[in-house]
Amino acid sequence: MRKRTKHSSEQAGEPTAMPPGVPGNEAVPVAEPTEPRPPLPPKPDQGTPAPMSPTGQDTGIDPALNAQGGEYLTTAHGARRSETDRSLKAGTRGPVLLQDHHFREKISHFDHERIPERVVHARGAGAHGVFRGYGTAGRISSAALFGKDVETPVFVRFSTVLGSRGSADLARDTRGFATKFYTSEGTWDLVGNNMPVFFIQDAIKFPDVIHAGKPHPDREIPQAQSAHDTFWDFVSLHTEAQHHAIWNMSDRGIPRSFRTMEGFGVHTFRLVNDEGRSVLVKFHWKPKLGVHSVLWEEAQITNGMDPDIHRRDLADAIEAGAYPEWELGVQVFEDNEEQTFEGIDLLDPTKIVPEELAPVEPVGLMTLNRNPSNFFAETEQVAFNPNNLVRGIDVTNDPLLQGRLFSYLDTQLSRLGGPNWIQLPINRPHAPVNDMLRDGMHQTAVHSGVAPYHPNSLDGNNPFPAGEPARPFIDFPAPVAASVKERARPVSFEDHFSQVRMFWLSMSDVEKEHIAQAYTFELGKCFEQSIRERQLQCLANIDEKLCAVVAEGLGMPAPGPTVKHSEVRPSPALSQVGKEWPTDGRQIGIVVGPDPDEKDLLAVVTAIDDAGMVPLVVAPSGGPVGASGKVVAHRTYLTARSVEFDAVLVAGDTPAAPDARPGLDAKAGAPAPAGLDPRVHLLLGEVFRQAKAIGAWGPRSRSLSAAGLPEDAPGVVTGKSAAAVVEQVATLMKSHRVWERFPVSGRL
Ligand code: HDD
Repeated sequence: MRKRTKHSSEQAGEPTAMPPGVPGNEAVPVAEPTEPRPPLPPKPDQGTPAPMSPTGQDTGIDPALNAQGGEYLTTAHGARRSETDRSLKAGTRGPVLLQDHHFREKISHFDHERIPERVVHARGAGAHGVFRGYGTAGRISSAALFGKDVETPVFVRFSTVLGSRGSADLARDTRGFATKFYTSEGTWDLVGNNMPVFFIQDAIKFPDVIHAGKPHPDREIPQAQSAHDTFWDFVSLHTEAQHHAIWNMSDRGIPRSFRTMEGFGVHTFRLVNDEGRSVLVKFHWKPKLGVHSVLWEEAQITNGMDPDIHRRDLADAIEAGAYPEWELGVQVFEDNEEQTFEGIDLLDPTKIVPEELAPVEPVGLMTLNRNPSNFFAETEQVAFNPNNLVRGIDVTNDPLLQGRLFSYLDTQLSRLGGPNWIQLPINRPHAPVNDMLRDGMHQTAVHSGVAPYHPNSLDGNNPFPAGEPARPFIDFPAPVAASVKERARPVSFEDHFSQVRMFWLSMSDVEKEHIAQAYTFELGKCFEQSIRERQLQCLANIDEKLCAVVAEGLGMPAPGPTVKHSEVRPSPALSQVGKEWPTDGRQIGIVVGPDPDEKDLLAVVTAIDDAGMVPLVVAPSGGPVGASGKVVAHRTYLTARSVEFDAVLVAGDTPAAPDARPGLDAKAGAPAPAGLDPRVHLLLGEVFRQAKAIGAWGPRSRSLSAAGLPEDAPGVVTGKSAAAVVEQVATLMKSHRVWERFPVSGRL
């Protein structure tokens, strides 16, 4: 990340401090401009040519810009107003008059500014970008967007599932990963998650699982959490939910950033090529930055000190030009009668196909390169729908997917207030639209013609059904087995434990510890003993050692398994540990004392910047650091916290600053040693515990030993030369954490 973002130092509630005396930076009172100025320029997604008005007059104003045309303040119907700060009264001290239309319009519109939040996935963040096809999918799909170097604009919305719109980003939860491809052949929505399996197998159960996960209906708590009775009541009663639940309890439930999440289409889809031949596929998004998560301690601290972390991180990275990228890939399977692969039912959304059995074949690259200009108009009003398919991509009979094909169209009617939400700028297809849908609430199109029906003779039979040369969407003629009508599920959907055990056995020791801790925490928050007992039984059916460790944490007896463990082979691809990734955009805190060596500091800041990472200088107080003022503090001892750094460097001594108070370090459990600022003590203790790389240089750096950090511990780098220390720390960061530093009990 080369450029510091304009918002990056607001994170800890701190304005970017510029040195005093910089021309143009003097504090002058902000005066209200007195002359009108030209209208705001069109925003990128509003820049369509000015159309004629329905009356035939060329107003020169784009209706999309209608709210921001001309230089003067107007009412919603365009009458200029000279005053908007005082309501119309009968005398200076008299009552406000009902005839004050401007007042009533302004207040009434404000009263209706909010729309219902999404019933699930209410909290989210979005970004624009582009998808470039590699041309590798041509043999299996006729979709134009997969063509070599074909560029398709996209809009992506990431989200948590359970929390409300204002909830914290680092809830332990599944993340939504929904992508709208504005292809030349119509819009394709791939509405996926960051986990490849789902809680339920049949869409009719969706309201049940969501009612169980959302806050309790009596007190409406807890917000954005799964650590409560109703969630675990559901999960323990529905053993099909155990696979998704273990993903949530793993580090995948608390991602470091949207940029370090994988994405999955979850269901098996069908691709169809130009010869009409079909294959079954599972979609995967692979982040270029690798898969990376935070620790539960970090998540809890972050939800207090920076609840918008994921939203901010995505916007900052794009603003700084560090565009996040994901490769789209497919696992390809034969479209045979059984629709199974190596015994795995491809229609069961609680199952994965290990990548070792069916490798993910890359078909294109997505780059997110533009932040929305208006959150409400774009991120809030975007409406995804798994029905939005294009030629060459079709659905299967997965009963969860089939139900979704109803739900998404339906939900927008109440969320976006009628059937014309597709006309909102963010939802408009980029392909020409010529439908015969008419009228309805909030109709913005002015249709012409008299015959919106087919066939017709009055409008020349327009619009024409597309023949094969015009490449229409084809409903794949999938065979339908002769059967009976019944409310039943296939026998193959009944194995609820073997893949959960496979996931468990695929984890490294550290990841297993985290999972056991997560179950212990969540069940420890449940009040009903019977719910804990039932979930412990499920854990025993996954793995007896896991069950024993969680049971001990809860102070309960561990039951034995009631199912016979099937032989499963671990899938190393499921683990996040043991790989190396690019460090672009990672944040390094540089803790300095009141009098740092400026030359060294400047060189370190530049080296980190040049490596595409973000240096954040943490000083005793805000403003310029050192006499020359070339480096400015991004954080102070008061505003910095361990969770925002991927590694920390200590440049010299860090004695207690004048505003340090005893007690600030209470969380670290011990008073700070003399000569060390208690907040730096706390910071270093947390960073060490969180297994992040730590570096210090120079003969004067006594801070590490004062903080009680063993200099020979893994991932603690000291040395004479700052440059060498920075280089070693950067190398360590490729593995995301110093995994060896985590204590491992050896019991799992
Ligand atoms: Fe869903 C939103 C993903 C099952 C019903 N879902 C929604 C979003 C994502 C997913 C990412 C947010 C889209 C956005 O950002 O606007 N949902 C999934 C995945 C599922 C899944 C990966 C299973 C594999 N969903 C699912 C079922 C149903 C729904 C079975 C109903 C039968 N989902 C909805 C919804 C939402 C939604 C109520 C709320 C807001 C919206 O659709 O537009 O219709």
